[in-house]
Amino acid sequence: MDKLYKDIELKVNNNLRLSKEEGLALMECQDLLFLGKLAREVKLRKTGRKAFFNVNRHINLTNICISRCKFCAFGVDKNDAKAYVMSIEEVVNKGLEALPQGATELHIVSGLHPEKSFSYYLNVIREVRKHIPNIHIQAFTAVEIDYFAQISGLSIKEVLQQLKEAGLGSLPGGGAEVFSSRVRQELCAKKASGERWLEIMETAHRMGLRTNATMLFGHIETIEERIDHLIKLRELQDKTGGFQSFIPLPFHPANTQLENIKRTTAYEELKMIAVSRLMLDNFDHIKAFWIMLGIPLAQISLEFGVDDLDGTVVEEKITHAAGAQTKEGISKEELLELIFTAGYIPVERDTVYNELKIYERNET
Ligand code: V47
Repeated sequence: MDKLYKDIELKVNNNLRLSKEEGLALMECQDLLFLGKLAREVKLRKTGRKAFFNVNRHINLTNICISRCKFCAFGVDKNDAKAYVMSIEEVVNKGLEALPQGATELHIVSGLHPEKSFSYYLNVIREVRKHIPNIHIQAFTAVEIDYFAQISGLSIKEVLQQLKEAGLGSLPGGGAEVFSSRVRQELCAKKASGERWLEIMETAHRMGLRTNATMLFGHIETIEERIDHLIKLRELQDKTGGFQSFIPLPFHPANTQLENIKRTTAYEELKMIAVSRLMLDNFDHIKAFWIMLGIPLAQISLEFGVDDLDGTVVEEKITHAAGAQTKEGISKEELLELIFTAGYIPVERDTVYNELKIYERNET
């Protein structure tokens, strides 16, 4: 093995931070099992044989969106035949439907609607909180928070404060895409910049709101732009410690304006997952969003640094609009089976990683 990779292995074994150059070298490494082994060692050091999941439900309030990012097949114009906006009552009903399954979290994100005012979003949170007092509401990406500030004339802090008072528990990690301004200019020029996304997350963290982080990879970005993205997240995490998990999202091209781009291979996806685990030394959790990875690869990703398989989801529109072949939801029993079969211990968590139940085989 090259001396470079031996040195990286030594650094990882000694808990030392990897540089940008080392990150780039890892992305060039063709020995996937070497990357997996290193990443798994880090995972084992952080969370042992535990593999986390939660029981949740995704709700997308509207698909009408003024941003119309080139990588997105979900957003439509308001006159489109597929356009929809949910009433607050519908949102509450969807939330209530999730309770018999034992849901502990609602994950609410949406398009940037041209006409809805900030009070609609605030009322969604208020009413969900009123009717389902014990559920954790993880809602609105930093891009949506930026948009709410624009349409309301409030500052980011004021928007977050009002949402928090209404019952918001944490922010999901979407909208990060790749922070590179070159990429954003080309794919999503109308929405919050990478710097703005990071600034909003920093504000949220300082207000005591935990958040996740994502990276959408496998479109027009370079390998260097991916590593720069990870390093920016790592730097903010050094400052605030407010990120809980990182979720690498492989781009699904179908029905998007980038349909000519080939879908990433399983090899590339596992490599990105392992390198994320190795570069993000200050993140506790790397999450595999099984909806995007597919269930078989999500299970195997547990050997490549992942310690969280996300949730039961129930209904998923964003990736399915872009051709995802996975089903929209998965049962808790299926998640348990995937984790047990891979030799890990399933731990049902709440949104902020309190352990709710540690499972043993033959017990649900
Ligand atoms: O922000 C959009 C991405 C994200 C496509 O925080 C696409 O726990 C692939 O962020 N192909 C939304 N991806 C999903 C998301 C998420 C999912 C699960 C858990 C969490 C969490 C966050 O999906 C968007 C965008 O980056 N996306 N279009 C596409 N065609």
